[in-house]
Amino acid sequence: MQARVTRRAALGAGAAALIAPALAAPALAQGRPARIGLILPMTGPFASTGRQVEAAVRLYLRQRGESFGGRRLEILLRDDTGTAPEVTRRLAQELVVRDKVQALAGFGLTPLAFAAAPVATEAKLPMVVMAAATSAIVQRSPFILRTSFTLPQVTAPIAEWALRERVQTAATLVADYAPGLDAERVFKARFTGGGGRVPLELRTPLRNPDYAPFLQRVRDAKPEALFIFVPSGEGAAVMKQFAERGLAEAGVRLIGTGDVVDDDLLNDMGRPALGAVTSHHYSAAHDSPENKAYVQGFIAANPGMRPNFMSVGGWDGMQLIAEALQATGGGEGEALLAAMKGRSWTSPRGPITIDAETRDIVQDVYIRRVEERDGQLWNIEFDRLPAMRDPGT
Ligand code: VNL
Repeated sequence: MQARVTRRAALGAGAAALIAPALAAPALAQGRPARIGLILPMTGPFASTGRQVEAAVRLYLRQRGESFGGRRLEILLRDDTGTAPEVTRRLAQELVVRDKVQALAGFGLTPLAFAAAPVATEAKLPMVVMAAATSAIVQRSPFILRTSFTLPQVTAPIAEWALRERVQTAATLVADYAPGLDAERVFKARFTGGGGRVPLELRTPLRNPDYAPFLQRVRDAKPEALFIFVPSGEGAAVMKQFAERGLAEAGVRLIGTGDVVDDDLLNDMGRPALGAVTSHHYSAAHDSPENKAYVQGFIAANPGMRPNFMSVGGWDGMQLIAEALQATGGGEGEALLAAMKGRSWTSPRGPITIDAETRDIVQDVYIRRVEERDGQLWNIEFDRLPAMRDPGT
């Protein structure tokens, strides 16, 4: 051991880095940076998700410091363009094999999280899903933990709310891929289970959707409400057609998960968004000291941007990694994973826990209404379902 250390010192930093893997005994992990492979859609149709998560990750490191458990956190950001699972998988493999990361993180959309899951399993590295939200994701690898949300978790409460409001008929409109199918299934089960009727179920393409013909069909069917799930970034386009087809005038109430009234776009949606009622785990208007500090810090660091629910997934993902590094004194692999399970803290969104068994997030879900305050649009929370788990259906 003594000889090795001496040899390493004599070789100088560059050569030492080359032979570092051979010396990677756990005791030596301490001094080395902990590398996080952050895979996000930084370009393409879902670039806003990448931008939001990255902004929160950088804000976390700036505000909380860069070293945890004796190791400096190093972020290796990779753009997977958001639409090509094979690209996400290749990037994950490169980050593991070539860059020797200690954890994978990010994952803007479900198909991309699915694609990377086997890489985490094989490498035995924690994979922190910060954005994607299909229920089944955590089952794809025992190394996956989630700091975002699940579609069933935020869909069930709005179905129950509609029933309490005595809404009797609701059409559904969802993006035609895994999280949309989760939302459609759970909304229908809850709403019809409570005596409601779903006369029309529409699925819109994930790529280049034209919402006009779909919303025209809703207008013709005239349900009392329209339940919507579209991924973050799509809300403004849906809202525009909701207004242009005259659905509000026809008496159709807009309800949904919070994805459609995403804080990233909400202010630009204007009047048509007013009054939309959604359930979600985060609103930039959430009234807590933690959130006030978060929103203020985020806007100061990113002028012109308002943090949305994707950003808090990134913020809390960093908190999870930082706390686990701290708790293990810079641990790696399965030790790091074990330290991530069962953690609780107060997020800008409210109290959260990463369940030790399911590795999924347990969090408060809020019912909110779009209202104007001081000339801006906000999702104002008016009801809360504490400590919700993923309900499955
Ligand atoms: C997903 C779910 C993506 C909810 C989203 O926005 C979203 C997903 C990009 O799991 O693919 O708002």
